[in-house]
Amino acid sequence: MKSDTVAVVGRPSSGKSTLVNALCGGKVSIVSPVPQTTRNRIRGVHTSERGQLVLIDTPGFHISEKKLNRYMTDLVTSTLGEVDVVLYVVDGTRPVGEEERAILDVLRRAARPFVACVNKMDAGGAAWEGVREAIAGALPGAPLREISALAGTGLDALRDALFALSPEGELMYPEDYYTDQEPSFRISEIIREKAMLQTREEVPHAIYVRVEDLEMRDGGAMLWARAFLCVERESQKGILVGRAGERIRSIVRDAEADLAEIFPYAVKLDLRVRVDRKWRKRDPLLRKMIR
Ligand SMILES: Nc1nc2c(ncn2[C@@H]2O[C@H](COP(=O)(O)OP(=O)(O)O)[C@@H](O)[C@H]2O)c(=O)[nH]1
Ligand SMILES: [Mg+2]
Repeated sequence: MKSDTVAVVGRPSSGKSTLVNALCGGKVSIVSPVPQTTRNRIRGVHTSERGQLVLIDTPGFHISEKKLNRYMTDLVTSTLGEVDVVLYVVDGTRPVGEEERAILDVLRRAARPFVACVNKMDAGGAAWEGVREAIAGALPGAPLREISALAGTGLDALRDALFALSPEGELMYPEDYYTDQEPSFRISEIIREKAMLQTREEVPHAIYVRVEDLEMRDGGAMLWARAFLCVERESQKGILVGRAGERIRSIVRDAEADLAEIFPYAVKLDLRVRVDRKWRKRDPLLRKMIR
């Protein structure tokens, strides 16, 4: 049997989370058009007769002086040293720029076994040639695959490339596992995804979610959760609550529908919006949050 831990890394919005979900066959990691949707290391598991791939989704590698982004970039860099293989995801529709070169530099210095994939080939892969040259220059000999995480194409060839680099080993998780996340974390992430998808501009980035109470009710048929949707300003709170509470109810509806697919019981949310000023500048909170 093969058993492999794989760090999935790349620029923001290259499609890392979409790919982890596609490879694991379930919703492991939240996805939105907004960069920096993923803030943590999220484990997804793919098991086949060949063995197991434990995929670690990571925040996008992003050059920025902002504290939250620095925590996330440090998390990516430290993850590189802890895995068997690095899966580098590049957006084939965007030309290679300064940020892509910076991440290639970090990867080259990490000196791990690499598999590179060019994603979004369904959208034309317009920048694909330049991407190929940059990867060949920085990571010579790394297998390179073309995929569409969204359409699900090229994934078998990508799994082959990952298993080819995998060490022998026992399964790390039971066969039917596809993620090891705690229920309260999954609930907070799904709420954050729905809130991000329903807001724009600076609001998605100002959100974090805290689940404070969880209770099994109705003899195990329903999980009740009290959660707080936190933002930085009163004006953002107003947007999330919406006219007569319309927006927050819609976020709850969407989140409960997704959570019903994820858990073997119904999830009922008591969700409130709270203002937590400057949370993105508070080290103790960020240290607890970004892991
Ligand atoms: N056209 C296309 N869009 C994709 C593909 N993979 C991801 N996306 C979109 O790219 C955006 C960012 O995806 P996400 O998985 O959150 O990227 P991440 O930041 O790297 O985790 C979302 O709007 C996705 O729907 C793909 O293969 N093709
Ligand atoms: Mg992501």
